Amino acid sequence: MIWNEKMECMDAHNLKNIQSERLHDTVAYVYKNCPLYKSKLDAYGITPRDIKSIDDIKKLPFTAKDDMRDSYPFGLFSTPVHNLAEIHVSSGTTGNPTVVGYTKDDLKLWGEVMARVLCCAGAEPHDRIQIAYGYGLFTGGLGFHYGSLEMGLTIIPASSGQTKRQLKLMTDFKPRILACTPSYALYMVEEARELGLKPTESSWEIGVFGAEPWSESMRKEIETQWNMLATDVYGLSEVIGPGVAQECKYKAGLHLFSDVFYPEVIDPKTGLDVKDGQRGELVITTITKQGIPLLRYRTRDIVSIKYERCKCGRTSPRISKIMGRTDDMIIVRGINVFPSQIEHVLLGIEGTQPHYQLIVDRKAGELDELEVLVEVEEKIFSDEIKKLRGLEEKIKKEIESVLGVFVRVRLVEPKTIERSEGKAKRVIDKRMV
Ligand code: DLL
Repeated sequence: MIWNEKMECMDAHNLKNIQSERLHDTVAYVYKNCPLYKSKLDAYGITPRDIKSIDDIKKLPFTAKDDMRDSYPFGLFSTPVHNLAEIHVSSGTTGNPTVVGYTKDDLKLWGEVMARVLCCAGAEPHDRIQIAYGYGLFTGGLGFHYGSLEMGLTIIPASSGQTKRQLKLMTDFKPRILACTPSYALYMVEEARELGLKPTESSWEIGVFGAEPWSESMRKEIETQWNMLATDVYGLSEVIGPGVAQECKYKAGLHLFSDVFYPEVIDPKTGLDVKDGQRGELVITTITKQGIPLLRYRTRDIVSIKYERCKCGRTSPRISKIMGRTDDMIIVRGINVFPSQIEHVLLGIEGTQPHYQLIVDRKAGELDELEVLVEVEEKIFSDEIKKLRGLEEKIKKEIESVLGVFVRVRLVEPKTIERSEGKAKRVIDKRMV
């Protein structure tokens, strides 16, 4: 089922017309209503009349996270605060919080794109959904809530945490859909086992997982452990929250709803487009929002994009899974390292658990040290030292051959690494403290 077939399957020509009209209207709207955008556009010598087609987007300045922080709390809003129906705050992955707000129409839009997400994942009206993303200032819980209401699902608004209760809700109410972070989905496997439940027999058939990077290997792990289809959902508070892009059952990229969020993929250094299919930074312009529309917002998320029609019938452009962030990437001895690369290696090695942490440190006058903490299964940990060393050596070699950087590997007992009910903390960079 496709929630909004007209928009999601539109041919390129008509889509371009709609995007062009909407971009023009958005630029005119922020020019009139947001003094900060007006001065930014004036500085570029641009007026709304210069925006005749979506291709004119290249004339517009970028918006960065710092623009939001510098104008904290409401400087980038195009609506007086009394017109907002809801305000959310994102702690972000680095730095100060960012504030976003929704008018009533924005909330309707959020419900619409989230209904598209849920349908795209395979939900059907009247399905039961367990929403185990945090409710509150984080956009995960309420975003899923509005989409589920719009689609006519039966909602179990569990919010995150209280894992035993989550599992009881699942056992007793038998929801078909689970929405939470992928790391929480894996964490729940352990708890389920301890409670004597068989994860493969759970009622969850479809998972809608996102809010943090996760690898293909982690997907496989979740799918096998829970015996469910694990789909990827992408979004960010600044743009709307969850609801920007979602995988269909073919898992061949995330469908990005480009009639409302216009995507570009650029080289983060030059700001110029990369070729289709090549990786770069995702930039999004919201072309139908009212509260805080953003022009060419630099997400810092690294993706590639393709434009062919999908087997599911949708024509929307598809982005790859998020390959990392330009700012979460750690640079160790000059080499770019994404936690997801290490996760991929670990999940391919027998006996390791998908729980890991990277610790980067630099002692005075010395080179960066990257230490990888990896949990191993109980039975391996009680094996003789020689075997443990062998496993350590194997992990070390594989990581070094993928990253091309020296690492130290430390195997730790099950449950040593802190678990997360929301976004997992994978990197501790002691060089910054
Ligand atoms: O995480 C919105 C969300 C909630 C998305 C629930 C999906 C599900 P923020 O807290 O503002 O919003 O964080 C946004 O999280 O820029 C990405 O770096 C990261 N992120 C979000 N979804 C994914 C994903 C929500 N599927 C930031 N894969 C984004 C990888 C993701 N990273």
